[in-house]
Amino acid sequence: MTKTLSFEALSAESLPGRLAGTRALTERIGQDTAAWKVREVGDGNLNLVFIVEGAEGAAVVKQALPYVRLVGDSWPLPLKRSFFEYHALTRQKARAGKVVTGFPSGIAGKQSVSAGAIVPEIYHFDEEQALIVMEYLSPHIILRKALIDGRRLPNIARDLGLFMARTLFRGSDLHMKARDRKEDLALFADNAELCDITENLVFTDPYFAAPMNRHTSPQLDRLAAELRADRDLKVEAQRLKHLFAANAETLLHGDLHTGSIMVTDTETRVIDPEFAVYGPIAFDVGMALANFWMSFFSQRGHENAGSRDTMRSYLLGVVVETWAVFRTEFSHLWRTERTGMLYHRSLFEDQGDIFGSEQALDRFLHSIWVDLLGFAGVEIHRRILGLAHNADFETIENEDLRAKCESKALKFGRHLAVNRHAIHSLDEVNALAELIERETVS
Ligand code: SR1
Ligand code: MG
Repeated sequence: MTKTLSFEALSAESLPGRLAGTRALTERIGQDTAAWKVREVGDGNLNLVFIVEGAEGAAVVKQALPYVRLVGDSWPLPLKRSFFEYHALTRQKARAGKVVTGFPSGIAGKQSVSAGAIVPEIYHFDEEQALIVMEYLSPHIILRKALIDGRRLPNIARDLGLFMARTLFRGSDLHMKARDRKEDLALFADNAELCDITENLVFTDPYFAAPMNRHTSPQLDRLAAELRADRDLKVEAQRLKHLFAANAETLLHGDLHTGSIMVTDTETRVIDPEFAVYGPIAFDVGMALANFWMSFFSQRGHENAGSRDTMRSYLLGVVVETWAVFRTEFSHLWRTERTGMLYHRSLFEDQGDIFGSEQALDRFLHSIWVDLLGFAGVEIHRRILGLAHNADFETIENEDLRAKCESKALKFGRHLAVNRHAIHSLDEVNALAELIERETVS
């Protein structure tokens, strides 16, 4: 019997020797490890990511570290997050990859059956070494980078709207057998440390002077202090935190920002679900839309090579289309795949009461709408006032210009979080975004 090593972090140098016997890898890239070229490319906050190229192909090896890479070993983090990432990927593959029959017209009548974002293919998982060997996505790039570069991807709204509707609907009690969902809920409940990061970093730390927070200073000092003294905002952030923690509605991706999406002009892939946990449907949707709005507010800082007016309109269009596709697909799934214990057909369709199930669907979607606005608001705040910032703003070198972009986003985020119950449409939200964006900030 071969004895497995206890956990040891890989390096570009040690990887060929360590993974030479991993058939799932050698089958794809070739057995001759001398020919392997290994690069560590991880630019996220937590893990090691290697691209391994061999004579016959390439693959990605992602390995968790026993601490938060962004901070260092003073912040330990369990390796088991890799286990949750692996299990989330397998569920997302099954849920997002399955195309709805009788696809609703109106989303994109001419689309191919494979429309919708999918996850990378998994070749191998080693729990003890906390590593996942997976498909090397090429020529895909991180969506956030594409948006910073001013690239307009034609399919992301449709693909992301479909991905979210399918994974979030099919992971809930609207679709799953009650026992299966409860067992899965228990499995992912152990992803508590990653969940704790989200609970603190998104909902609490931005609203007080938490030790690891940072912001563009001194330019944003006053606004940061105002937001931290804003009672309505703090109460709303805590209501949202309560919702996130208590409403275990579906299996979330848990970190669905534009850095977790890889794109080409025609393809969209969703990666990195290590924050997967059961939570409210609106959380993933709100986080995704927040990142498009942040990209919108950051564009002014990237105008050195010319105006980004068209890019700004594109981004607001992406928000509208993503939500429209999500709603349409979610509604279609509600009508065709509502096989779980919630809103059971015996109460509605089986009695010929179509209107009852449509009424319930309207209310369900309305509550996602109200909550997604709140989650989007706090996500915007935490990326500007908290520990984990995003490149959309961080790559604006001129700090005065960066702070102007950030302060507009912060005001917009505050409006979403506090007034979410009184906001009726995305047209209204986007009009406000445009108004704030055009304001002159002293
Ligand atoms: C300490 S981890 C900080 C952030 O990085 C991840 O991508 C998540 O967004 C997390 O909140
Ligand atoms: Mg990540």
